[in-house]
Amino acid sequence: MKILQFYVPDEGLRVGIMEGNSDEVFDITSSGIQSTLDLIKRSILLKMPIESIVKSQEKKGKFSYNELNIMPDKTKPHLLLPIYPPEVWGCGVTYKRSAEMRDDDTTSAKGIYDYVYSATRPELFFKATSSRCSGPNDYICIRSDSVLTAAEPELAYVLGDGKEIIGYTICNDVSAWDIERENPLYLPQSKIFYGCCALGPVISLNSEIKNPYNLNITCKIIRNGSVIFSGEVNSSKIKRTFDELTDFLCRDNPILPGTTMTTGTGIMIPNDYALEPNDVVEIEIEGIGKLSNPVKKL
Ligand code: DO4
Ligand code: MG
Repeated sequence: MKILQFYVPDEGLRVGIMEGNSDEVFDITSSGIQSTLDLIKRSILLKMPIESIVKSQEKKGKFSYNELNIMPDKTKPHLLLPIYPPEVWGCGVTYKRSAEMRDDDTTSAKGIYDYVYSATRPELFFKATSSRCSGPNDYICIRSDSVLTAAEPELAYVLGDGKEIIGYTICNDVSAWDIERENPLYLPQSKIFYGCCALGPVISLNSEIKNPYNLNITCKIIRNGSVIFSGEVNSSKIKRTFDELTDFLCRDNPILPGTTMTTGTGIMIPNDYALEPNDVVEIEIEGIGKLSNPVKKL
C-alpha cells in the first residue's frame, strides 16, 4: 500500500491510499485522520499496522493518480508532500562515488569525505523542516548566492515509533555544492534553505518494498525539453544499513514520529549539469514512483 496527501479545491488537504498497481487514489480522510502524520500517530497509539487502520476508514472519493500529478494549482486537485515531517535528516557519503567526487572537488579539506565513508560514525546532518520541503511538481530552488547547485537523488525512509521504519519515499537533497566546497563549516548553508528538499510522490509502506537494499534509482535532468543528464545507481551500493543510520540519529536525540531520513546520493551529477532555472529534475525509484520538480532561482 502507498499513502499520500493531495489537495482538493474547497476541501483542502486529503489523505489518499493506492493499492497494487492501480492508478486509483482513494480519499480516506476523516475527522481523526487529517494527514499522513495523523495516520502514523494513530497506528502507534493503537499498536496496529497502518494498513489495518486504513481498512477501517471509509473511502470518500476516488481520483486518478495522473489527474493529481500536476503542478500545484489552487483551482485543481493536485499532489502535496506525502508527509509534513517534523524534521528531515540527511546522511552523507554513504556511497563510494559520493566520497570520491566530493574529495576530488574540494580544495579546503581534502580527505574528509573518504574519512567519513570508512569511519564507524556516519555523517548525519539536519536537512529540513516541512516549510523548506517541496512536494511533487513543485519548485525546488537554487539559493540566490550559489552558482553551483546540484540535485542529489536519494532513497528516504520515514520513521514511525522510535527506530521503526514505516515506509520509503524519494528525496532530492538539493545542495549548493559551491558553498559546501568552500569550507566544510558552511555545510548547513549549502544544505538548508527554502526549496532545498523535494519529497514524494508517495510513501510506499514496508509491505510494498520487498528489499530496500535492491532498488534501482534513476535521475534525469531535463532542459528545454531535452534530457541533458541521465544517471542511475542501485541501493545495494550503499555502505551503511538503515538500522545503523537510525541508531546514530536517535542517540541522545529526541526524534519524533514522521521524521524522514534521506540516505545519501549514489548518483553524482557532474558539475556541467548544475541546476539552472526552468530545468526539471526527475528521480524514479522502483516501488515508489517518479518525483518530478522544476527549478527556480531565489
Ligand atoms: O557532506 C556532504 C553531504 C553529503 C551528501 O549529502 C550525500 O552524500 O548525499
Ligand atoms: Mg545528499
